[in-house]
Amino acid sequence: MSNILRYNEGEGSDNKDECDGARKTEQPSLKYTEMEGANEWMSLPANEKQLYDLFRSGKRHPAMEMADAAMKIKRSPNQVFLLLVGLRGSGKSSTVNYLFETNIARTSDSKSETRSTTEYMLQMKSNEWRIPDLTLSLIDTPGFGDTGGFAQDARNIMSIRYFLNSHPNLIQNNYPNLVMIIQSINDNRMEGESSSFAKMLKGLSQIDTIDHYNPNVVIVLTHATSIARNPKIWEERVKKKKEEVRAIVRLYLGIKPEIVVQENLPEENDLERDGDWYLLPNRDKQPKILYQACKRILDRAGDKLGHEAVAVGFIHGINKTVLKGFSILSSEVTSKDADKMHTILIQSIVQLSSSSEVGTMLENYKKKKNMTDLENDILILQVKFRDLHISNSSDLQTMTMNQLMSKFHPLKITSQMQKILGDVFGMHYKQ
Ligand SMILES: Nc1nc2c(ncn2[C@@H]2O[C@H](COP(=O)(O)OP(=O)(O)O)[C@@H](O)[C@H]2O)c(=O)[nH]1
Ligand SMILES: [Mg+2]
Repeated sequence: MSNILRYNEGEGSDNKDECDGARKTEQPSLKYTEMEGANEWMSLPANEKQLYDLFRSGKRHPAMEMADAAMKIKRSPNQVFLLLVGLRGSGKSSTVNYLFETNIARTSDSKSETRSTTEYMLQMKSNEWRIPDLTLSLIDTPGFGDTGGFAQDARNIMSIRYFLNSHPNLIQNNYPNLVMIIQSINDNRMEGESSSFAKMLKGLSQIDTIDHYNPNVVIVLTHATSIARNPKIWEERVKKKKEEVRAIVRLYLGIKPEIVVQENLPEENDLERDGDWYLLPNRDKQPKILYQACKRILDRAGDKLGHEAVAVGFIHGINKTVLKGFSILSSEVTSKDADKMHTILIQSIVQLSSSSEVGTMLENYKKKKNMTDLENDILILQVKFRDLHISNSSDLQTMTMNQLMSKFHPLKITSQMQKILGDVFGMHYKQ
């Protein structure tokens, strides 16, 4: 049997959910093969006009339906984009190579290497939907935390914006179907709001890659076995890391991401096998859990095309041609654009001022309450107040919660944050 889905045949796959690794079980609508004129193959239309012309000529095909759905949520109609970002050496290449069984260049960007935002295209076809040329583009980006410092980081980040602006199959304001943020779970560059991780998110938030209406972000915490092996301790540490990451992502990107842990070197780290899967210390199966996280994001967004490309890309052993595609060199970024981003990155490293009155009040509240689960919310408030230049409590006393909410947008003020704001500053909603 060729085309066996990667994981539904593995030994010990005793449960139906196993097939979830692929798309067979739940298709969005009527199977194409059940429709009139089935078996005709059609390429995805590239824009509104092509789609319209096809409709007018009386054609009906799933390729049209998918392109239409994609454009409605500001995704490319004829190509699926997965943007990879992460700190230097975080495991970007390893992660996608492992997930899709491909081989996009695996290098740790050293000083001599050319920095660029480069597309690697997986050329596939969708048998299910009779689409001959399904393309999944993995966009590899220069690692953040460049040896060239913030000035280089700024250029690198801007090269992503240039890429998205000038790619031939991306229409103005299209979002990547998925933004995959790779971070080593034991990397202390993640801690605190002035960490490299936070700065990377800050940069990312400025280049319009994050879709707030249909969130497109998955965080992959790599080196999963490095924090512990004992299942109980491992789970506790993973839970804590996830909470930290969730808070910092909420702060800078204003969305709730999917978060998955992964060990990219499962053999070397003696992970137990279960059929085609490797078992993490809590017995979660990888990379199935990463695939499923991507699928949840795409399904929530109604991104059928993204779903199909990721599902086909995930199938074990099928032929996937990888071609190097479009590329933008960081050196192509103009000094003006690089400087603008540089300023943003520099500003985000200003420490939370302990001399700020509101900062101190929040700090005291945290100490008094002595509740660790307040920490992330207080941190978020401190950072937001700093960024909004709110330092005196009198600034807040003349403000309603509703006004503060609009200042915080797109970050939501959670009920716990409301409680804190009420307790510390006496802020309330006005109907
Ligand atoms: N132990 C372990 N090593 C990893 C993992 N992910 C990546 N690496 C190693 O970290 C180094 C950098 O990985 P790479 O994928 O090239 O990172 P990139 O620069 O972000 O693309 C390589 O030597 C990888 O083998 C992981 O999950 N666990
Ligand atoms: Mg790499």
